[in-house]
Amino acid sequence: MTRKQEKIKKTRHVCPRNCYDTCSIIAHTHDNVVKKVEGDPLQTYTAGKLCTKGYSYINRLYHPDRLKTPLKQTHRGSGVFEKISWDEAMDIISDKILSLYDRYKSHKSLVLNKYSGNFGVLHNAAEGFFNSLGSSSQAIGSPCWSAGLDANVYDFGNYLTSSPEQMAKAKLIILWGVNPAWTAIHSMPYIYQARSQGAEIIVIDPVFTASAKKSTIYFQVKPGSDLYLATALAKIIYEKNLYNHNFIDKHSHGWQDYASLLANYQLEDLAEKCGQKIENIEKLASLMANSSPMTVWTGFGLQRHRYGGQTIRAINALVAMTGNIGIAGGGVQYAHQETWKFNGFTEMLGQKADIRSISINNFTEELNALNDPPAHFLWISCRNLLTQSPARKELYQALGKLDMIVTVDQFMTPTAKFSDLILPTTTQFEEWDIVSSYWHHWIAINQPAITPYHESKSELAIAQTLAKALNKKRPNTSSFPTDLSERDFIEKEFNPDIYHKLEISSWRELLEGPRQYKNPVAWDRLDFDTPSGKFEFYSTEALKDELPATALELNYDYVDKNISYPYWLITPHSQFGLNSQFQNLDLIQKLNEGPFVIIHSNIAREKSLYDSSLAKIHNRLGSFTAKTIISDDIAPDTIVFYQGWYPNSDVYINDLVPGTITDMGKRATGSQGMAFYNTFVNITRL
Ligand SMILES: Nc1nc2c(c(=O)[nH]1)N[C@H]1C(S)=C(S)[C@@H](COP(=O)(O)OP(=O)(O)OC[C@H]3O[C@@H](n4cnc5c(=O)[nH]c(N)nc54)[C@H](O)[C@@H]3O)O[C@H]1N2
Ligand SMILES: Nc1nc2c(c(=O)[nH]1)N[C@H]1C(S)=C(S)[C@@H](COP(=O)(O)OP(=O)(O)OC[C@H]3O[C@@H](n4cnc5c(=O)[nH]c(N)nc54)[C@H](O)[C@@H]3O)O[C@H]1N2
Ligand code: SF4
Ligand SMILES: [Mo]
Repeated sequence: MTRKQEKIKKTRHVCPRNCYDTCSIIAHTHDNVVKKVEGDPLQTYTAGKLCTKGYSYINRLYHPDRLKTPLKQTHRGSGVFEKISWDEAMDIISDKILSLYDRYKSHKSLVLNKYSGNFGVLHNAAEGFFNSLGSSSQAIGSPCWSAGLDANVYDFGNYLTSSPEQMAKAKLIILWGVNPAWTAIHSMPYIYQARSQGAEIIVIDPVFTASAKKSTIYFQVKPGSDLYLATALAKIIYEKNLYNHNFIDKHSHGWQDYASLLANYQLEDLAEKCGQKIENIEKLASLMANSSPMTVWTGFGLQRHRYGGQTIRAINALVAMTGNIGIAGGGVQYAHQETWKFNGFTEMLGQKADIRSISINNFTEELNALNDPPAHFLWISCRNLLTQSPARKELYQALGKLDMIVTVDQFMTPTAKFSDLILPTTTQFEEWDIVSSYWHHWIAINQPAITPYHESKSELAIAQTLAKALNKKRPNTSSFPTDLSERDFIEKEFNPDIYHKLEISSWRELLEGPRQYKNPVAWDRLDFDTPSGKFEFYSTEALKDELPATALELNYDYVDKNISYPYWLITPHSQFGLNSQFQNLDLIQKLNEGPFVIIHSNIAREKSLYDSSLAKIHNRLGSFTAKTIISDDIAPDTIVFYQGWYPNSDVYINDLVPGTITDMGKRATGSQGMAFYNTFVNITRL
């Protein structure tokens, strides 16, 4: 062993991005510099591997564009920033908070917008700081998965997943509106394993995706039409008596109500609406009814439509009626939060805070409507609002009215650039944390490998620094604990239930490797969390929320699709970005070309467009110019643009996305979801 190798320190980390895989990482550090990152082999779901983005972490950590000090913009929109000290930054912010309090006698003119830049438990310090003030306004909900969560709540009473490794045991896997070959790459080996044992792998997607290329059968659907396909499948399975009588009789509620409605639909009509041949739907129905165990992975892409929740319910019904719930290798896989049940200490859940909540998805409108007191101050954390949020131009206008915007980030994003103050924050290589996945069942610890980069501080340290600055000016303004270390916070987040499920007695044992909950099969006891204790084809809870009781109500039209804007614009997640992250790295930009629009050849013919034509894509909200790629891999009348941030261009896809709200989402997340893919455009050759 050389001297240098002797001095290499190995530390445990977790990729805290909003990604299915939540990989465990081992960093190799020498002289306070991270030299190498690799996947942790003890986390057997990812099996010691990362994705391209994960392997680019050193590039991200030491990227010259990383924010190093607090910055103050001379005036908003100028793009001219001056370096300031933390003391100065805290002074400006605390003065503003106190003067607003004096004016309104509450902190409700302060608004927090935080989402998914980092899902670590200690990152809840942002919410914790706001809660510690006793009153505030906060954006709640999620742009990500809300409609699908509620669908699972109505049907099962909760959302659970089997451990994804279980998919290897399936005889049939349906990837429905999900593209794991890009968005959950570590699930692919389990899918390949099932395929090599003879399982059919079916992909249902308007795009012939990288996952579809690995499938055995591909169904190209029209965007937003899956509800018709699921209904057609249910009708066939019911009418041909292919359903599982045992599951339906013993473990389900409302089957008769549900099944009797199927007579209202004509197969020809349903087939036409989803663009499939009846014989193909019949083959699929027969496969579903005769291949047990069957796993259906309902993706987040599937529910980014106006009736996304209802669509997921219709698919859940298929998995239930074929008796695939609660069995190894079977079931519906959507998402879970069973491993997220920490104490909420960092979030200050024990604090009885008076929170005025507004929807994260209807943010612009609800921010504008705030009154008594109106919004004056916005704190943005883990969020790149000005690339990721819909109706971006209206959002700009709303933000422009605020007195002060503070953004906590690691890079000068478009959101940071619009802020008055920017606070630099640490990455997972510079801080302690605990991170769980919404997909697999592992929990892992993150320990610091190096000291914070330049003057950056962790989310937790920022909350503590600001709480101290405020309390110094006016005692007891914030109750956020300022004397506890990051490790104290971790200690206070754990509880006996988590220890029991992880089979450990202290969180420190996670320093020896990540641990997994021992509950591989969801709903294996077939006791559901619904009011009836059964799987509910008919949900009175849905009725209470003014939704149809069953998944069978299909008289939907897409009013935005009209002669002026006849093409669907779908904007799924890109291979080499993670929402707006990584796309600013030179290393990733070499792989992530763009921006470009992929258009179906029928549109190309109609509009005289060729490969690499320059085209204007437009709708009532705005327009942008991009190069075209012509492809028959996507459904007719459809345009695909991979969402994210293209730093070297002025194309912001959410300029054109109206921000239509989904049918469901409020139950699980507090606000309805976001139908990003319910967007219609026209295209003109330039
Ligand atoms: N058109 C369209 N728009 C979409 C979508 C779509 O499909 N189509 N998808 C939507 C979905 S599913 C999601 S989840 C949202 C995601 O939108 P966001 O939640 O905004 O997610 P990100 O772009 O991943 O990250 C936001 C910021 O967090 C910063 N960040 C990273 N780590 C940290 C940290 O430790 N602390 C702090 N303070 N900041 C950090 C990153 O640098 C980045 O600027 O986008 C949505 N927007
Ligand atoms: N590489 C990478 N990984 C990521 C992310 C990323 O940005 N990049 N983002 C992370 C986040 S925040 C999320 S939410 C997940 C998202 O990951 P996924 O759950 O895979 O979701 P999407 O990429 O939004 O869409 C998946 C597929 O749905 C298809 N789709 C769109 N509309 C329809 C429809 O009407 N019917 C059907 N059947 N399919 C449809 C799209 O064409 C796409 O192929 O991935 C996470 N992982
Ligand atoms: S982005 Fe996802 S797959 Fe890549 S390293 Fe992070 S958690 Fe793993
Ligand atoms: Mo997401």
